[in-house]
Amino acid sequence: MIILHTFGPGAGLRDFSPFVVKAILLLKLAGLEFREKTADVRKAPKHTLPVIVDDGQTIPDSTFIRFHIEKKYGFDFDAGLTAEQKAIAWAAEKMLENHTYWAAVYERWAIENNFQKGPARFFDVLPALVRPFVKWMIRKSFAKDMHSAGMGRHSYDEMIELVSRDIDSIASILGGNQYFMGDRPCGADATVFAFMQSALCPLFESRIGDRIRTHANIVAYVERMEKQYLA
Ligand SMILES: N[C@@H](CCC(=O)N[C@@H](CS)C(=O)NCC(=O)O)C(=O)O
Repeated sequence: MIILHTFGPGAGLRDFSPFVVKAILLLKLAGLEFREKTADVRKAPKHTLPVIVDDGQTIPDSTFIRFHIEKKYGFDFDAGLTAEQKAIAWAAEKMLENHTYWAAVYERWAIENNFQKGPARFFDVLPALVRPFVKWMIRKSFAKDMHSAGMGRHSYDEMIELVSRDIDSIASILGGNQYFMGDRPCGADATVFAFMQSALCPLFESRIGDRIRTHANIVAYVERMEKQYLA
């Protein structure tokens, strides 16, 4: 049995992290049985989640989890796609994970109201005395990561101007398709669904979510995918 290490449910989402939701979708798309287990991110091999443990083998990182499923179980996520479609799907996935993601991190960790309703809750398990210091330290480390990634050097308006193009690109590729690249799911559906669903989470103020709501096809896609894979 595959064990998926997660942060656990939060904010009405199956997991607080879109990367964990992506891994859940990958395992479901491949039809594999798995069990979710809340884990301590500090003990993860790359200090990020998700991680899977499959028959004693530990695989960190959602994309390496995908590669593991492809290699060990012979499952081809992108079966039926042309080389060009595979390239578009891969580029869109990595745009969301390495570009859009940082603006989403800003919205959750830097906007005070969102932080208090979301990430701040992670620290409730800590003793009250150390809690403010640890919160300050982790938020500072996220600010540093956002700066290193480049996104954190922009104003919020500029971030939204940039990632609006990401969202519009996702809407254009999806078009009237049932799934991201056509009438059957592919590997990128796991990422597209996870990131769109996360930004649409009604608990948070999100201008990324507002942009997504201007595209009825993405909203309908998220609702369809939720019913099919997470209900
Ligand atoms: N490339 C990794 C990214 C995973 C990732 O960044 N996860 C975040 C949560 S959304 C995390 O674990 N962050 C912990 C930290 O930065 O301390 C993947 O695809 O799994």
